[in-house]
Amino acid sequence: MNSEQIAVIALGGNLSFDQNPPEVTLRNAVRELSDRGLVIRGESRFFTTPCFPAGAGPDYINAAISINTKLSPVALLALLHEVEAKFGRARAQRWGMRTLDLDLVCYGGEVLPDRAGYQAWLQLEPARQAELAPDRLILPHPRLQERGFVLVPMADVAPDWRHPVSGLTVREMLAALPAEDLAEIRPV
Ligand code: A4P
Ligand code: MG
Repeated sequence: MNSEQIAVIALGGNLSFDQNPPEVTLRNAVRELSDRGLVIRGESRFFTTPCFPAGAGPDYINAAISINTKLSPVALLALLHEVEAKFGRARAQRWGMRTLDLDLVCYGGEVLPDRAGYQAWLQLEPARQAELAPDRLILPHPRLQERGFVLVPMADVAPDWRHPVSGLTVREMLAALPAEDLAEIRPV
């Protein structure tokens, strides 16, 4: 793919790395992504968010950036994994605590691996979601619409992005979440 695409990357972390708190790690990661050639179009505010699942660890810092890239979605995800590794990410446990998580939330209007493959992840029961990690890139990120910690930062950088399967914008997905969940997401 060589035409430029707008993509959104969600950043999160709830463990210190190299004596730096997650907020510093997230800022360093944005700089690293820029140094590696991504054009940063927008950067959200940084938010403190309660850990999901509740009680599974310290609060997170979450943020989002919109970027331009000529990288394919798969090459972009590989770059995100390299940057996670540089900032101390170890994959011990699904949904476990982490120094840095970089998720590719969306890549234009791409649906990957295809509509049927995307739907299979979308419809996975909650108990299985916690156990199973996809072995290939799923786009848009299948849990996006359920997560205030992704949607609130994303609304800062891409409020009008429209989900290619549900047809809902980021604003509309946010409006569907319980107000009491959103009230716990606070700008740093
Ligand atoms: N993968 C497939 N599609 C994607 C995609 N669109 N973006 C693959 C990123 N990765 C994708 O991811 C598991 C596998 O999914 C990888 O092999 C990747 O290639 P991971 O990053 O290794 O594991 P993970 O982070 O535990 O999974 P995931 O799906 O990123 O977790 P979530 O859903 O992001 O949950 N609470 C708060 N408050 N804030 C958070 O940011 N994050 C999580 C992680 C849990 N609780 C949280 C937060
Ligand atoms: Mg991840």
